[in-house]
Amino acid sequence: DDGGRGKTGIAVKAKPKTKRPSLYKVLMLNDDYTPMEFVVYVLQRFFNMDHGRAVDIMLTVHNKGVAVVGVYPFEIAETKVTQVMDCARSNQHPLQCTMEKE
Ligand code: NFA
Repeated sequence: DDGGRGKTGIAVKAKPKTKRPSLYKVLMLNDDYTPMEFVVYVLQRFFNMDHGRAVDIMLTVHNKGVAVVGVYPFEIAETKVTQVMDCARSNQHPLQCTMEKE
């Protein structure tokens, strides 16, 4: 062991390579049947948006077809998608939510 001096003989501090977790975008997709107020409710409940922001994002999905509703590490993004899909299914709405690597 060279004690962190390498081949130069100069002492250098070891720099632990920390990996930041990859982030995933959670996307919400438009459809013709899910009521606007249900989408607003979902955005407030699962994505911690206030009512004004939830209306704004809902209208973006409605007008553009899709919008990013949050960015999270994999496990959290996966949980959000499951929560939204379960809630939509329970209420018999076709609302779709997916995730993709940022
Ligand atoms: N397009 C739906 C409607 O007109 C509303 C909606 C918005 C659905 C965003 C899904 C996502 N009732």
